[in-house]
Amino acid sequence: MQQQNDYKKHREKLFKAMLPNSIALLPTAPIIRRSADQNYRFYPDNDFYYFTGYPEPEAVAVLIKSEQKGERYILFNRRKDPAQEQWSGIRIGQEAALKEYLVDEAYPIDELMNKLPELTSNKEALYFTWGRYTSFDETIKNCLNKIRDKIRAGFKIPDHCINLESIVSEMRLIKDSQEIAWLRKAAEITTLAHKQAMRACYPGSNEYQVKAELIYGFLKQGGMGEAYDSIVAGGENACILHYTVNNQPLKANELLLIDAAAKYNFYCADVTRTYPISSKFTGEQKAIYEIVYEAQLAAIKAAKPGICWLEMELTARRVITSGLIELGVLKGDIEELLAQNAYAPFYMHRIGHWLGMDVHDVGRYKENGQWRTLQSGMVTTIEPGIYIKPGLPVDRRWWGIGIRIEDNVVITDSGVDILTIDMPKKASEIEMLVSEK
Ligand SMILES: [Mn+2]
Repeated sequence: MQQQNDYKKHREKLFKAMLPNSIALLPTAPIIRRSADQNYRFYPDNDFYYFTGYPEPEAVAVLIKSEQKGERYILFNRRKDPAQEQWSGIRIGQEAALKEYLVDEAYPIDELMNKLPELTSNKEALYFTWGRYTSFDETIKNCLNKIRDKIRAGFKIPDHCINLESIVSEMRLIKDSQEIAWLRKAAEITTLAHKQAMRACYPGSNEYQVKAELIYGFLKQGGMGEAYDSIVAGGENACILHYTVNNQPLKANELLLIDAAAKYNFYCADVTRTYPISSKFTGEQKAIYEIVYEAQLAAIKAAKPGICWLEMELTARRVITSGLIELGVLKGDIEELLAQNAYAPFYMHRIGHWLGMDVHDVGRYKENGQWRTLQSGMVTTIEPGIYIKPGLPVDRRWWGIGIRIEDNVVITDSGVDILTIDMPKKASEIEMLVSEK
């Protein structure tokens, strides 16, 4: 029940944001066919889950704010069905929804089209996220048309249709203490799994074996599995940013980039470390590693409330550019090179992204055309990298080195709280971890 109170708090926030005499509709995600008679594993819609904590498919949450009846949370969900439950597990049903999920009214999902027009009519505003699920767009259209049919009886459709997504995204962007606890747990599970996976890494083992250890670690500790497709990239595969084939042998003296993390109670970690497969960095690898390491520390140091998102980015670009000049990979004046984006062939992605229920979490990055400032309660990754693809016009000794270091941080009142603080990161700590077998 404790957990259900957390979702209730989210609903209260939404009620507060809603106009008087309005209705918000949140469907969960549809079940998607994979092939023949098999479906993809069901994941609830994250916006729906954020307000309900309700795990079953075929559900729609209706939030109504009215002057006469106050605030109501109505859930349409599956009926109990003993024959189906025999095959595919217990269904919550309406009675348990009322008791265990703090629902004010619960109705079977097959009654949605009977009840929805009445609930929606004569409201000032309808909140809904258009275009996410075609079938629910259709439901809304049918509902509005049913109300139009009764226009002569005094019913009317809402005057305002408001995009719910942008309101919910901004709410989800600022995490409360319970959400941060779940994110921390996801980070802790990830840390242990990375450490364990590196025990399975040696010259001659395969990327998929390391991936297997990661997934094992995520599940063994109570996580929901991978937060996203794991990237386990040996050698030059690390230069492909979203390399997920993960089927190549690991070679002595090459690097292994692992970008993999657990999901815990619907919250994601997102962590990258780069390890020397033979447990010692070569001179070239170490030189590049140190630049990425310094860039990452500098970006973390820059992160605090009130700074502009872009400041972390510019800080990292400067450290990377000056490091590459020192190694002779880039040649010229630092200010000119920065102005020309000379780092871009080596560092082509952004410094980070919001993190939460989605690994690339919701929430705007710019406001009124300007990069927004960081605020307490935001959670972001900080993940600079350097990737030197073979064939780039630099000394061949750098070819095939791909390094990224990624941590997860909560912006606090005074700076940051690093959720992945227990992940080894210094070159010497990384070498130590790989050598411990
Ligand atoms: Mn990331």
